[in-house]
Amino acid sequence: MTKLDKNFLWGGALAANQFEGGYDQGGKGLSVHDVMTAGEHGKAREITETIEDDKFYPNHDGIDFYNRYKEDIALFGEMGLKCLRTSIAWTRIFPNGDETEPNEEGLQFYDNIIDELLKYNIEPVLTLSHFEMPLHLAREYGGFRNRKVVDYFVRFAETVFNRYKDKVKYWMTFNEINNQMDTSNPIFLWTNSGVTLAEDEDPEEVLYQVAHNELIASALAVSKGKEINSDFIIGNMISHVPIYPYSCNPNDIMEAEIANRLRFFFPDVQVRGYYPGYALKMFEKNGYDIKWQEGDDEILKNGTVEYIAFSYYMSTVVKHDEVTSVEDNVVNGGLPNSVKNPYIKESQWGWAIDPVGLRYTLNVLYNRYQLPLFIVENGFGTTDEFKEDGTIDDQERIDYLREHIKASIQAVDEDGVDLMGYTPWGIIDIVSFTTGEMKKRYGLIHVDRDNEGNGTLKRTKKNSFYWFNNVIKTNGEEL
Ligand code: BGP
Repeated sequence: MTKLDKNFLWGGALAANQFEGGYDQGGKGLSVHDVMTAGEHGKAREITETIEDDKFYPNHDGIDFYNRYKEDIALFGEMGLKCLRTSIAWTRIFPNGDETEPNEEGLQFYDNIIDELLKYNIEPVLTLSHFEMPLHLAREYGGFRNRKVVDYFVRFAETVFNRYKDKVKYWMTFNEINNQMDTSNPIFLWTNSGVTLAEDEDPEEVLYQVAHNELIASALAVSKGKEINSDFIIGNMISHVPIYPYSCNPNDIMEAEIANRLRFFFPDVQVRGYYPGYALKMFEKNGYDIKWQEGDDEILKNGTVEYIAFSYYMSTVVKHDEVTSVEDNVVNGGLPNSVKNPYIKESQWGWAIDPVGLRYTLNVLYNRYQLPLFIVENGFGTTDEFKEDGTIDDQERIDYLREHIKASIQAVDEDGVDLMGYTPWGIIDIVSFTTGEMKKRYGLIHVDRDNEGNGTLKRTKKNSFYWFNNVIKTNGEEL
């Protein structure tokens, strides 16, 4: 008997800035991503002031989807995808962000993409903002520090909602809106919000002001979207890295409970429509003056989300009396007291491989919010080698995906979780977000491009391509 609904959304996930390329084509403006260089293996990328000739900006070309979308979407169709989660580059629609009229060429580009997807019966699932905003809004306005940027975001959202209202049903507002609270890696705050921190300022107060503005932007987008088409299904999107207590020592348990608030703060507001008590208490105790405008309570209340989309790659552990190094923090989401989990193996990039953690996450999120869930990112970043016969045997990736899909089916079948779909991250090889590398590959389709930007860009199906095709065909019965 099939355990998953027949309309289960099997798909793939991508983000405009990591794969489209064409960074200056079709009237596109510069985005915050366009000034980010490649990092070294596992290290953060540099944010430059302007584009410098002697530096490499991997996402400028991405995998050149901008010019090859027909070929790529045909491959997605062949793989059997039922949906594709991708994002709209804000700078294709409003190149500087503060124009009053949109760029028709940019709107037309996404019309072409959506039409091509629909041709193969692939449902588009669109993220309004996946780690990007117009560079002009970041430099001139200070990004989401500035309330005016909320208005510009809402204008962008309304424009695309209106344009694609008859073709697109599933939307989400901000990608991994909670990741920016991790100050161990400045690229999260920069790409999520267009914000950089000055050395002499208290980061936390700024972070919560930026968060408030973005929560308002997200809620306004939800309300506008529902006005434009009441059939839209609009969700939020969070990164969920569950934080386990190191032991049954009550201090470890409490440490994990408090640390997890960083994970839940955004969805608590986006689902319930008001701030949780722990956040308000913290503002009060720290004397934070978070600026609210009249009507903000109503905006939050009226703009709650209808489903929760989330990424899941790994879990982490905290120990109450531990202080860890900055390097460990980058992998563990900036937690100052995170430790390695002795029961779990890690990927080459130090990401803990924990499929049970996905079942646990599905339960935790469902029990807390009682809303449909959508796994919109999960995957295994690794290097791939061609065999002599020209094929790529990516068994490790298949194993990773299989175990995580199994855990998801258990959550549905045994725990009663309402799960809408599963879209593996980077369904085709793309630029890694944290490192800018090409060799950290997630794809089920290989792209011939290396870390320096060399290669023919030729696409090759990996073994996982055929495996996933069968998973979709059998609706998860054959793994
Ligand atoms: C998430 C992002 C993606 C992404 C993925 C994998 O945080 O939403 O954009 O790329 O992680 O991360 P990376 O590419 O750094 O391995």
